[in-house]
Amino acid sequence: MQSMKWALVTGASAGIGQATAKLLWQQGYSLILTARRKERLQQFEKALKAERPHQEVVLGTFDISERTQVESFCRIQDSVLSKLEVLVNNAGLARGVEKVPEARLDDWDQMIDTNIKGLFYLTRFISEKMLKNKAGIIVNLGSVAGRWTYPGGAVYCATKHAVKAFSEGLRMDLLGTGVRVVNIEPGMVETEFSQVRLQDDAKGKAVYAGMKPLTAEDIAETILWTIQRPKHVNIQELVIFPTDQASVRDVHRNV
Ligand code: 8X3
Repeated sequence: MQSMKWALVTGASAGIGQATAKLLWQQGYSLILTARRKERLQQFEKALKAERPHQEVVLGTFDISERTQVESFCRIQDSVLSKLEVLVNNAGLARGVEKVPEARLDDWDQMIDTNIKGLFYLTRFISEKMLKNKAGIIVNLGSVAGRWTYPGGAVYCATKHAVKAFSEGLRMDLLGTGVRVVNIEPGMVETEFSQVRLQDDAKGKAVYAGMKPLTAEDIAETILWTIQRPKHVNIQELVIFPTDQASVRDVHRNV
């Protein structure tokens, strides 16, 4: 029997994470899916299994920003993580658009803990395993906010700048091991992102009014493309804007 190829996707219960997991599944990957929302992950698992019953799914319902939870997940799942070929570090969020003097510190903590610390913690453990195997690919979900900054986005942008710097440093630390590191940097993608950021469904939807944003599937296809390049090819960074967006501050709207 052919051995399973394994991929891990964080934040797999919705949006880009779920779309990416779906595509990887269709490509024959068995999946380790992590998120905080157990029920949504279980529903997703059911749908995947109905489509391709011979592939395996392992669920990890934990909070990636909690170091002890990441450590215990990695300890418990040690044997399957040792076989991992693909890590998609998708879990992340934005909270708030207030300017620095008015911002809520809880929002900052949540972004810093998830987008930076969570991604770093998990990558620490998985990269060690990939290093031993001398193979693997780590795809980080950065953002155009990791290159450019906009008002009301100082901390979110800072977290994504951190992902960019971490991706660069990780690539240097893994040089010569065959492990690839990719930083995907999307602009406006319509998912739950803005609803979560603004804590309001209508305001979240209004962010994309009159323009055509990217979809989770657009980004998932791009991630898959980077993974499927030959092993000697590392797409280090990829900036993807919708056609209706020229920069983080220039959006064309038909209104
Ligand atoms: C999401 C893109 O422009 O809303 O990372 O910051 S943006």
